Amino acid sequence: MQLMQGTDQEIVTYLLTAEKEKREVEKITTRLPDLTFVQAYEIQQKLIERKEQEGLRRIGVKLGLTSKAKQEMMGVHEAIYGYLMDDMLAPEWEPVQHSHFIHPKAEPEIAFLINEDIQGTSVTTEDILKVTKYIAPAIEIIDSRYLDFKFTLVDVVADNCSSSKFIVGNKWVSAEKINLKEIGVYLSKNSEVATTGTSAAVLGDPAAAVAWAVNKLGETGRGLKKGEIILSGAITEAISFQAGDTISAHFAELGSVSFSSK
Ligand code: 0L1
Ligand code: MG
Repeated sequence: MQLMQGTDQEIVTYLLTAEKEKREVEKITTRLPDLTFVQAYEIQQKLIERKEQEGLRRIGVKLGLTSKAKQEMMGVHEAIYGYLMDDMLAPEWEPVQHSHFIHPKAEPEIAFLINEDIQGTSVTTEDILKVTKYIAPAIEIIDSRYLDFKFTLVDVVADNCSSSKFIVGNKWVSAEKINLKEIGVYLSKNSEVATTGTSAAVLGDPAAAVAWAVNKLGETGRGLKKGEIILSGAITEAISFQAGDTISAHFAELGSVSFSSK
């Protein structure tokens, strides 16, 4: 499939078809090099609206590029956000089908369960902690629709920040009981440690990252809703996996979460 007109709706169809057919496609900026960051978020919004028209429901928000290392790699100074839909939540006890993906990678994140609507442009970390019912260990499976997982910032925002699936562990903990800035994490593949990190990698504090997202959403009159899940950003690099692999993320104080792929 090729992009011909470059209209927002054509780009949405291009990206959703790649996702449905599990086929990687050329990044959109190859054909449309002048697309802006603002336009990319408009395309993302239309992509989410298309998913809603197809019967899916928004259940949360995710952050990307929250680590300084990843921002430097992409030559940017800001994180990005996308949306979580109900078909992305995978239960921990059921293997994920590898054929569902194009070239998936897993990364450990802290999930926030939001207990009150929150919207604004000067929301603080403390405000986020007040509306957070629980936090939990999570794994996000990202699966860029672009060839070889290569893209510019504009491409990845339009592609809903590579969102695909996520798994949340069953131990939900009150955020007040934990020092959110100092949670040590390791990700293992088939019981071997693959990578390690600490939660400070997420903009210094995952709750600050969630506040950033709320303020960003607030700029366009949007916010978070009671009951939504927020994935606050990757604590380590993302790790590729194949059918037959088991990936586990182990969080100090929060416990673990894992999935197997078949
Ligand atoms: O969740 C993420 O951190 C993904 C953000 C987009 C960048 C990527 O796909 O690596
Ligand atoms: Mg992520």
